[in-house]
Amino acid sequence: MECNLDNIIKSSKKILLLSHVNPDGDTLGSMCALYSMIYKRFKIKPDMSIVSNVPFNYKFLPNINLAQRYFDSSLVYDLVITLDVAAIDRVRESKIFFDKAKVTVNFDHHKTNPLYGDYNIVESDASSCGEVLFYYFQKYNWEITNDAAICLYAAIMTDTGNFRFENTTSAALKAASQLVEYGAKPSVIYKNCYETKSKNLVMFQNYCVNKAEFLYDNKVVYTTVYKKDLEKFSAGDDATDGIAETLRAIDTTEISFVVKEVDSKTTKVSMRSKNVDVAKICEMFDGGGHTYAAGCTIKSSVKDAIDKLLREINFEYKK
Ligand SMILES: [Mn+2]
Repeated sequence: MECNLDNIIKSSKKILLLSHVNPDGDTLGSMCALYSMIYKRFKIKPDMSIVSNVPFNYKFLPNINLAQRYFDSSLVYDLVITLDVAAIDRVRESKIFFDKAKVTVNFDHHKTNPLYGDYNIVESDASSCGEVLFYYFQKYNWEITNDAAICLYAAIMTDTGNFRFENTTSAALKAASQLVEYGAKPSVIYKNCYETKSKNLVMFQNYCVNKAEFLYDNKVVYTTVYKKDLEKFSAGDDATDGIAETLRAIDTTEISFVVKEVDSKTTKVSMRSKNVDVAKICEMFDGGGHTYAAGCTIKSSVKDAIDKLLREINFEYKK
């Protein structure tokens, strides 16, 4: 169904933008970009919802300081828009606002997105939600603001691993190039996103890499992160971001993953690969994501979760 946000927004008074739990540059950049665009075009200030702390390196995003946690479940929005939210439970407690909204719009690029919105602008070929938004604005002739250019550039840059991953397409680079024309400064955004790691974070990540386990002639590599490790380094929930990529960068690696203890019965998994479809593996555990970058949450202890994952991965190497 064609989705013309112009008409939908004109008939909405209260608007809420939703980002996903453990936010990355794509969900936060897309949310702040849309905030800026809606404000410029309609003079409406949407609310912006976060359900986790904003990672230190994304605090530079224009307007991110306006994002907050909304606990008042009596609030009813005319319009709720999700950004980069692969499955609606990823907005956690804010789902109540989505459920009660008069109209919902789902902007995303995850191929496993089940199209849960009234309107779904989901482009699985796009590098990022930021890219989906950029081409959407172009299609409907929304003039890109300077703030939105910064946010969308940050979204595309971080989701493509600074324009290195498989999803770095011509369309992604074209969007980035045009965003620079609209005022995004690549070197400044790069420094904010990648060169603002604390000492604790670098030491923690090295510790995790150091204790990695290698299997199948180093084709499979994983590391286990316990709650006590996070506490020891006072590392935040997002401290494991990038570790799976570091392990994938080893020349022999085909599949890499990070197994993180949430509690004694819950384990979070983040999986990367060079060629194997890891979204398929994660879907076995009700997770999902992209072909070479996916994740899931397994309702078991860390040890059992590793056993279950290796059983699935085993299939790939028994052929
Ligand atoms: Mn994304």
